[in-house]
Amino acid sequence: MPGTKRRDADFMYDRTVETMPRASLAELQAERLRQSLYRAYDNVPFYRQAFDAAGVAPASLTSATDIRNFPFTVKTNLRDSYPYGILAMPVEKLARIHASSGTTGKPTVVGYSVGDIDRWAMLMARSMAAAGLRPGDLVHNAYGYGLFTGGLGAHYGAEKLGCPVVPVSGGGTERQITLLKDFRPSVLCSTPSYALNLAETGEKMGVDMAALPLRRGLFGAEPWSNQMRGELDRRLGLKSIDVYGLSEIMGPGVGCECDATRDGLHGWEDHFLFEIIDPETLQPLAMGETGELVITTLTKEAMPMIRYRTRDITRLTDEPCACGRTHLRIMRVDGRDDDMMIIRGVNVYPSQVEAVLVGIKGLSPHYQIRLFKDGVLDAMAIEAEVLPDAPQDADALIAMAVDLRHHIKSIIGVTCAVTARLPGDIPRSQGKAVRVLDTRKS
Ligand code: DLL
Repeated sequence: MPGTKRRDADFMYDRTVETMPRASLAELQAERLRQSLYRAYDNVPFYRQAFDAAGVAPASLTSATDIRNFPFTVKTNLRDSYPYGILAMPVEKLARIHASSGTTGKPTVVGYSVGDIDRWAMLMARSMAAAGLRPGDLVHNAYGYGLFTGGLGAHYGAEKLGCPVVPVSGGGTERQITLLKDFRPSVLCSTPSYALNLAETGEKMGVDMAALPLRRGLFGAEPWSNQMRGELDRRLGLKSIDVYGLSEIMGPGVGCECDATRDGLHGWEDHFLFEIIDPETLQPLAMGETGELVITTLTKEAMPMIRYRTRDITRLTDEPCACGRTHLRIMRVDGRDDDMMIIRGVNVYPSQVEAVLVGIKGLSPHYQIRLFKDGVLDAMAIEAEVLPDAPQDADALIAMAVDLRHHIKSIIGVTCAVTARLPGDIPRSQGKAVRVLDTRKS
């Protein structure tokens, strides 16, 4: 009965699996991993060659940790085999194709079997239930529909959980506000930067956004800071939950925070094997150490991924979680190693800048970072918008810029140029926000 589940704070989509003892999970992983390796080796020439070259075979695997002997897969391997070279089944047998746009070169193409789509919907439903959604919640889905996995991933997951969906997709922001007001959904799915755009647009239209019945926001697809979370919780009157995923592995729902702690994203270990490696030496790191997240799929049929290097920098924890789920947690992804800026020897992610900026008096959370060359060194300039009701004369703008510059220096440790811009000057996000403009090569 949906009504009963709605009241049950401990509701889990699949309690048996989600609370499975870790030793049993490890056994299940080893068994599924072996099958996944066979599937890759037997059906994908790329993997056969890579395994042969590394002198490893699926039969040599005795436990899940033996995965360390297998070679990595990287994004260029997918691009080099564009469009279908890494699929483990013929195109005519697929149920669906998605692709990630990629800023350079060809898109990365990913394929799904009927079973893959079903498992994805189930894992997304599991994630949504962990986020506090219950059957019957009306979901306003503002993730983009199309080749991007966000829209359809959230859509199928919500339906699987028993939640009706408003498939709005991205864009048409003012119309979305009208729909939020009229349809009265309890859940918003979007990127955090688009959620901020919605909050701002609604406020401009005179709508009391925090008074709408929205109670959960399922936000992901880009890094966002805890400070931004506070901002979204307050302005939209909901509880923001972080959801993680990537097209190469499945799409959204590889991991999700739980409503109980919002402290790390439970990575669904019955379907994925998670490792952290040192991105320089490529050596495995221990639980709790920070490095690059590497994921192996355990149940993907159409496109098994073996040791996929995500470029996402994070750490894992298997400490027990208050919600009772036993699956490890992927701690908040602050950024990708290719987004990392090195400013006079200090490593900086855009989300760290965001964390400092949100909360500075008079400044809004709309910002952009420009990277440029200062002689031979990389330098960073930040443009941040002032709030509509803050003073906007030249002296006030300079004072706010100085204040932010000072906080960036004292908290992150880098010196940078800061300009305070007038409201509306920074482009608003329609999906994944473009935070960094790299002008170093132009
Ligand atoms: O962004 C899938 C997705 C859709 C996830 C909707 C969550 C919600 P891609 O377009 O392939 O897939 O981009 C994947 O986005 O490697 C991370 O760098 C980043 N990313 C995704 N979720 C998060 C998150 C989708 N919660 C890439 N926090 C990943 C930080 C995230 N970064």
